[in-house]
Amino acid sequence: MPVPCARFAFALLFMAVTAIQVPAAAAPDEPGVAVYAERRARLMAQMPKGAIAFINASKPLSDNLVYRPDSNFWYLVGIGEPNTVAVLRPDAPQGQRYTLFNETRHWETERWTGYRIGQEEAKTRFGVDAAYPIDDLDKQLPELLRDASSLWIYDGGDEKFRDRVTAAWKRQAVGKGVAMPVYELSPTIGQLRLIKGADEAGLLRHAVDLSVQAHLAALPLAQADTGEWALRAAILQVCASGGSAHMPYPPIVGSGANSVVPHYEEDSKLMKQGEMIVNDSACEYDMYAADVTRSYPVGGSYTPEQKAIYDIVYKAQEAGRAKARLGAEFHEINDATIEMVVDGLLQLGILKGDRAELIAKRGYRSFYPHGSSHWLGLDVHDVGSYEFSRADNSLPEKERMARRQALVTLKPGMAFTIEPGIYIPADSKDVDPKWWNIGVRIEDDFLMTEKGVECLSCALPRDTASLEKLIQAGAKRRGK
Ligand SMILES: [Mn+2]
Repeated sequence: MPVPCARFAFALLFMAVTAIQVPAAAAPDEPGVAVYAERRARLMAQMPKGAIAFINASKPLSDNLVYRPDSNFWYLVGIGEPNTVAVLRPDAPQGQRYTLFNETRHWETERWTGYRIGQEEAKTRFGVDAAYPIDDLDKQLPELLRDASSLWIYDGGDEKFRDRVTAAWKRQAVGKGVAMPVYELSPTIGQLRLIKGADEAGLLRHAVDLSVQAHLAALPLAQADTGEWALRAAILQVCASGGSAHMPYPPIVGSGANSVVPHYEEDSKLMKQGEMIVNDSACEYDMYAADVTRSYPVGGSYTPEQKAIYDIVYKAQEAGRAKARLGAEFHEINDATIEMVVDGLLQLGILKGDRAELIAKRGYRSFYPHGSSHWLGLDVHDVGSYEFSRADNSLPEKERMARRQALVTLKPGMAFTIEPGIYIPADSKDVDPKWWNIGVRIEDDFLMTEKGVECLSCALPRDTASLEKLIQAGAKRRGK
């Protein structure tokens, strides 16, 4: 059972009356310019003497997509416009360290692209020391780079930008006779982003609260002969009306055979009575992503088999949560969920063989193919920390990154998911067909605080009895 808290009790009381709604929490304030200034100061404090940093916004998108600022750019700059470049020079005198290149104000363009802040507002509203039109950047590069001794770049996914700046850098280097190093800035930004400040925790909390409401709106719709899209629509409606400008990821509403596909995003099948649904859906709020999953049967009555699998996943999540303590290593959470899944599946006869060997050789992967946890923040799979000294450089890049992330010890301000799952595809060899097409994932969002771990999403019921009640109430309302 989730730890009872006032919010949870109140939610239940309220749901008894309205069946689906939890009162909306007041939206937190947006972080002020001082918050972004402080982040830039922390970044500059980590750069060596003589460094210059270029941080590029992500490219504009095609017409029919909503622009979402690049997360690293947003974290440091807090301006959500494309064609913007921030330049940081830690050693420049106070008042000359932060230069911005951005689009100019020009109505004939703005009437198509939307309003722009221009150079004046960049200075008066966003704390920029000097602002120039983006078209001036190339012209100013030689002057900007002249006295720098190392170049740091975050290209926002635009390699051409990186090439332009490094080409100018190399031209500067000619004849200098010293090493002119170029560094990637994203690992340093990633380390900063791993620890959430109070402002970020507030926004994350609000994104999670909205997501809880979205799930409560979707649950009563888990009825036979209803489309997966009905649940998707309920989720989107709650997120959008709560102020989400974008979704952190497309809602995943998979029923029956789709419940065993962890990243099923079509949401296009008609649901049949008794099928399992894995609903992995969440809202973004002011750029911060939640990530919440609940699994329940169409019609609201778990079969004994579905309940047996659910109970294992539930216990696995609890075991993972028990490991989420200050100072613990991140991978301990995943390890605990694996042990619980293996034990449970051995007991049901779905896995066969030696426990230790199944764990060591990852013999559970056909039923539990993903890890239990990832960081959460501006990105749903947020950037993590990199404890370079403990990583084995002979490993392939992907594996190395995963290990670095796993070696992190848990500190206040870290936000992450715990989401074990079991998925039994049809035709699973040597598995009784009664288990086929049962997919279960339970995913909640957690924040480490000075006092320990806090579950942000546990106001949303996780126990089978409460989930059944919410779905059955939906059936009654439809007169079934
Ligand atoms: Mn997740």
